[in-house]
Amino acid sequence: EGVGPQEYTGVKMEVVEWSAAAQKQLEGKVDGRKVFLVAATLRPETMYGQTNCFVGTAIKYGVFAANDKEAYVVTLRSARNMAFQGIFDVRGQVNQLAELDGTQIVGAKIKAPFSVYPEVYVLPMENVLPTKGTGVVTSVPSDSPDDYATLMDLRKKAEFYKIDPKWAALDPIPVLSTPSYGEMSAPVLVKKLKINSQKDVKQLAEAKELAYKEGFYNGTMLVGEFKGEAVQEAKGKVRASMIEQGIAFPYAE
Ligand code: A2H
Repeated sequence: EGVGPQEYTGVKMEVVEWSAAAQKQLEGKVDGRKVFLVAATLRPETMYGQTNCFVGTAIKYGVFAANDKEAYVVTLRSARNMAFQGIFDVRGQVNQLAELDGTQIVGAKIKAPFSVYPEVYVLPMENVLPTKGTGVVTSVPSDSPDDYATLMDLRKKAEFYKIDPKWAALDPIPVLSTPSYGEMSAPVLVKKLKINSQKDVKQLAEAKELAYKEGFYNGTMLVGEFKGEAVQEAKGKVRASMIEQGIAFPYAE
């Protein structure tokens, strides 16, 4: 990581259906607000390829009022940052409506803005850090080796991870093309570096670095409004478009 602040894009994923446990926990607490999981990403140009979303099962999340109409599911740490960045209606003030365990969020059905798949499910990921971003990671298995390895783990061991196999059923789809790794860099690199699971963190770090550099410097968009453009050009444009449409906001830390 660099020395400057990390400029994330906070992607608003509206909850369409909660698990029974979360539903019960939230009863009477959100006061008619629309509730969104907010995922922090550094790759907004890949949002066309979201197939699911990840949370950590050992992480506590809050449901925070952003204003009278919306509430965001993120970690308390990130809600505090948001408050000081003017993302909530009262600057500096955090209004927590409810608390949820990561396990209660798993299985929720949410909207995935810009994705080829309009609705996706929330799944568990072991390596979600409570100290980074919002604690919510949207999953693009075509271009993120971590996301791909985790999705494959979940498919292989659905029972162990306590998920319904249908939640992990959406397949990766091509979003951008690169000279070195073709139309899906993550599966190619996972195979090339002999990565077996999300537990192979060392090789995953290397794969992530390779995918990121090749995608950014040599990638071309295959889908969306900026199809045919270089990733370097499209990245900021996709971000601006999402922000303009109210489905994302800038988030830094
Ligand atoms: B990225 P950096 Cl396609 N714990 O978004 C673990 N990982 C987290 C996280 C957390 N709390 N919060 C965000 N992230 C992920 C897309 C993507 C990402 C692609 C390819 C690479 C990639 C879809 N997942 O990240 O440590 C998020 O996943 C590799 C750089 O702040 C976020 O961007 O550099 C990225 O890690 C932020 O990681």
